[in-house]
Amino acid sequence: MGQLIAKLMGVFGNQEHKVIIVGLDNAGKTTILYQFLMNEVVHTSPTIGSNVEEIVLRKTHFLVWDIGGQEALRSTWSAYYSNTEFVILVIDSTDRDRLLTTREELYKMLAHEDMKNSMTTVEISQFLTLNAIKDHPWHIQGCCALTGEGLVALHLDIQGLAQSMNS
Ligand SMILES: Nc1nc2c(ncn2[C@@H]2O[C@H](COP(=O)(O)OP(=O)(O)O)[C@@H](O)[C@H]2O)c(=O)[nH]1
Ligand SMILES: [Mg+2]
Repeated sequence: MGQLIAKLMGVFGNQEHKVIIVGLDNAGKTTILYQFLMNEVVHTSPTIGSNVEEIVLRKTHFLVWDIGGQEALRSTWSAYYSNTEFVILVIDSTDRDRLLTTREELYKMLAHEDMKNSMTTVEISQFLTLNAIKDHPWHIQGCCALTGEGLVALHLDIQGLAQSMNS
């Protein structure tokens, strides 16, 4: 999995990239997240909501969301799709009985509007030719008002811009 991330990183340069880890409950999602982060096995309990960690590999920043996989939580996965660049679908290879459920969840996810249509901040800034704006400070930040992700970074961006205007 580390090699996979390293390959993706080679393609996508050094901005922050959003990754979501999905899969049925008990598949091993949280264990994988903390293996990435700390190279060790942590004790887990069923994830209610999500865990998020920033993982930096060779100067590339990945914001990795591990989302609860219990049946009642699967309808919340879509709140995390906006601006997602990579999806890691975790499957327990001993869980034959629920492979069909995993397949259904995979195709439901791929059919979701946010998966089909969302643009990256790079695409949006290129389309808006933000780089051409020289007479105003600007910054583009992806965020999701439903989960709050990106909003702390947005707050920091505004503070940074305010400071640069005052100095
Ligand atoms: N045998 C085995 N057990 C695993 C593996 N990954 C996770 N587990 C165990 O499976 C259980 C559920 O893992 P967890 O990461 O909480 O699953 P999640 O619900 O998908 O987040 C825990 O007891 C883990 O220790 C694996 O690759 N092999
Ligand atoms: Mg979990």
